[in-house]
Amino acid sequence: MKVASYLTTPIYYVNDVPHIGHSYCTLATDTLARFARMQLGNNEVFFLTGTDENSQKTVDAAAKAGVSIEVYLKDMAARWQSTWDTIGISYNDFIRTTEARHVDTVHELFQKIYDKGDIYKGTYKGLYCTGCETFKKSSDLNEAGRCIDHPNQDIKHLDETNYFFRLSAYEKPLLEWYEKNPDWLQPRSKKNEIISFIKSGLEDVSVSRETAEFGISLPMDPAHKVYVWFDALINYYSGIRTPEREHFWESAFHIIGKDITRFHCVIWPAMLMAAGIPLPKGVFAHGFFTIDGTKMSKSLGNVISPVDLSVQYGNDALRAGLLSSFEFGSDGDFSAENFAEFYRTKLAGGVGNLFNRVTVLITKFCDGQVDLNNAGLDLKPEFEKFESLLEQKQLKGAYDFYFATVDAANQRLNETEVWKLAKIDADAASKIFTELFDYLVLLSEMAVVLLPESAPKMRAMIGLEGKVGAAQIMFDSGRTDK
Ligand code: ME8
Repeated sequence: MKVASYLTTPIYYVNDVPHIGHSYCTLATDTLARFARMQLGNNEVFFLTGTDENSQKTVDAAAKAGVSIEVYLKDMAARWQSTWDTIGISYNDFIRTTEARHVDTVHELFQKIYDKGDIYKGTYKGLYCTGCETFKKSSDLNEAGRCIDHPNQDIKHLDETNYFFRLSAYEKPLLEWYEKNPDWLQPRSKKNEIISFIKSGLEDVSVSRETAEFGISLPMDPAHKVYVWFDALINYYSGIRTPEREHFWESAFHIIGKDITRFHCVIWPAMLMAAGIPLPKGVFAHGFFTIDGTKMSKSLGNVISPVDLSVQYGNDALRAGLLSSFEFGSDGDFSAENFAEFYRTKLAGGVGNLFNRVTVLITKFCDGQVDLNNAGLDLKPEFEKFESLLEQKQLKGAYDFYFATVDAANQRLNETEVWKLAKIDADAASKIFTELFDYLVLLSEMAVVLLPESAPKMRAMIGLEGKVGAAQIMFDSGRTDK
């Protein structure tokens, strides 16, 4: 069997520009994709991201901007894609849900499920929040009768003919699936939540909108549009429908935020079961973070742009700072102050300083040549530890381990006072230099995944066959103490 890895991020709504919450999810997926490439090779990894465009939010935002929907979408999709390019995301493809390849796949799946009898026509009478693009029950609303997440938007009262997906029929198959595949949804706490939700009883869900102004028309009834979530989830399948990509499907793994777990872990697997398509290999739902203890929101003015952080500190700082702030899978907090401190101590003062000191000392005392005949350090177990942390998707753990390794190397340097030793015992110093060099090699290897823009600079400083190369500027861009 061919080994492969297909990783996806959610496709983001285009009515907003990317903020560091979206970047967190995309950077986490990027890290796992880079790790998969390290283990399986570039050709066996496929990383998909993109934009969710067939939404009422699009119509409203284009009207507000005073441009046509097409112009608005083109501009916004380009902004999302260029943000990912700017911050160094290694996606293999960027999918837009207005593309023909996606529309065709949605039509195909919708028709398949309809033909099977699991989509039927009915009437939907109830509430709808455009902010969430979700049908609501009155028990989902706050005391003022508004959506908890979008209290500034009016709840719509719908009374329209809709097509329904027979989700209720999948209660048992879903529970059996979770029983047989206990690790399919991680972390475990999220899985327990989903299982209780399924056990509380599943109702059929509306999967079309009669009054939607924009979206994908139903193949059997073009006056109706496919409900945006039913359409959006299918992107993961649309993205690999070419002969050279098809084999990736069985290794599909979705990284999502916890806010969209029910869509991905109840509706999506049921849709796939109904369409007769094998389920993806798994889903990981990460937590949400606040900014200085407060929810990130435009009205509070605390939204942070990933591009601003990247311009000030560099891309590696952005990814390391975000991914090491709190456990992947838990909620957390991010503060600009802690980030600046992290940059100063762990990156500039830790990694950058270690590479500089060690290579400068080797240049000064050994004419730049490390003696590779010395025994050195066996750091293979350290590398295995790093691999095992990433296999378990412990992203913060992997960064913590990286910085602990930097500390261990710095400690070896300081304890041995090799710059003094070199003047009195060249042989003893030579052995220490080899050990320190081994640490740099290990750090540069782990950096391919964790600090990918610095990794080539580290390799350039390490040089070839023990002959160290020229100094490189690392973690110097955002320093306030320059
Ligand atoms: O939900 N902390 O798109 P979206 C961590 N289009 N992650 C955050 C975050 C925060 N404060 N804020 C946002 C949609 N996110 C749908 C998805 S997929 C078929 C369709 C991240 O633009 C988190 O990963 O609202 C969340 O799931 C995603 O942004 C939602 O992005």
